[in-house]
Amino acid sequence: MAHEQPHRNEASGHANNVVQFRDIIGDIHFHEASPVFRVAKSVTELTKVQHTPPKWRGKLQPINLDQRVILWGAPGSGKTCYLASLNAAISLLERQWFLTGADVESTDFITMQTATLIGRRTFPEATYFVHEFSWIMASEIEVEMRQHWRRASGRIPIQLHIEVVDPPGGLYAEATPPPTLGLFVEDENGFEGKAIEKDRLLNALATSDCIIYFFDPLRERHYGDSWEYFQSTLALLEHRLHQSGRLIGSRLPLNIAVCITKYDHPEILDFARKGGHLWVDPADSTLTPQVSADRAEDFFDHLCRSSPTGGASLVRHAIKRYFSPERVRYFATSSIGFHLNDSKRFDPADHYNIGAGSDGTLFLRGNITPINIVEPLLWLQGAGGR
Ligand SMILES: Nc1nc2c(ncn2[C@@H]2O[C@H](COP(=O)(O)OP(=O)(O)OP(=O)(O)O)[C@@H](O)[C@H]2O)c(=O)[nH]1
Ligand SMILES: [Mg+2]
Repeated sequence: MAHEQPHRNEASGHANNVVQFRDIIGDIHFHEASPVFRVAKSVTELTKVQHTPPKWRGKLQPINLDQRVILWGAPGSGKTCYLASLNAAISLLERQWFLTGADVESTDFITMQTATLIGRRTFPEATYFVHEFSWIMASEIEVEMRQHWRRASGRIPIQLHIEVVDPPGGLYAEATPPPTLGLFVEDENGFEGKAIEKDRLLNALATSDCIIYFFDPLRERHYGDSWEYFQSTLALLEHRLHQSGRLIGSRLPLNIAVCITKYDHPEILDFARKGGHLWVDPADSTLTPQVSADRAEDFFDHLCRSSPTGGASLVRHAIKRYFSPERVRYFATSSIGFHLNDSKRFDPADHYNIGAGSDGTLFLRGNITPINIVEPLLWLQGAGGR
């Protein structure tokens, strides 16, 4: 998996009292007197993290960070597949991270979904209720400390505690859902059940730090309805945050990772290729085409402009209107990656990783090679002004 080149943080100006952490999350520099870490790396970065700084004297303290993330996207946009591929994505990173559940349900989810996607090579079922998971991503980072003339290095544990909310995409569309749709409860309480879930969704949104927004370009090209699944909930969220006095000016106090999903699909890959959005990392032996971090926003804009209904352009404007620029980052993602040939290379003539059985059931042709799945989570950890 390719990563952008790290760039040095300007905080290195604090030459005398700087602690540096080197590793996959990049170089972290902070002034010992400051409670704020500054981490400088482009994609997989923590840019600003509240943390009690380790002391020079005595033992270095482990780093514990937490975040609450909500997944936002239309039905079938890839939210649950994203979570199902997280374990595999983490295992493909150069640096060793471990993913474990913080409770029984979350542990079961990882086990079951990994078995579904990798063992049985099938996809998760559609989501019918608001699900909440709690996971811990753990690793160690290399630390080098400098203070005046003294230097020392060592490894300290880092733990990211991630709470994730995965709702059914259908909930995002309706402000007051008509009872006839009965998406969640099939019996005579259908309407009530749906309203309860919608309320849970809004509560979850209002208590989250971060959003991962799933823009499904395939769905947009065929149905053109991304705006429908964005605007009404956005208006309700703005209203709630306004009432609780949490708006910052007219903007929402949340960080948002905009994920363009399913770019592995031939139709979307072709669009990306023709638009000049693709590149191949020469260090990647599989020669997999990717949309680099600095092209992802252009790719998103281009897809929005080509939306048949124009609705996606409204989504694009709303993101710019409701979120401060430093709180937004774009990623082209694929939970399943590409089918590789026998030489473990991308084959331009045969790369789609999904096949269909005689009854039309979709299945995965081979192992999954998730692309840009962990990166949004790591970026969100430190993005914007938390
Ligand atoms: N090509 C491709 N298809 C994907 C990818 N991720 C998901 N899909 C397809 O999209 C379907 C829906 O994915 P889900 O993750 O269940 O979608 P969801 O957003 O959770 O949908 P709801 O639970 O209904 O809100 C899957 O069954 C796959 O067929 C991907 O990375 N690439
Ligand atoms: Mg789902």
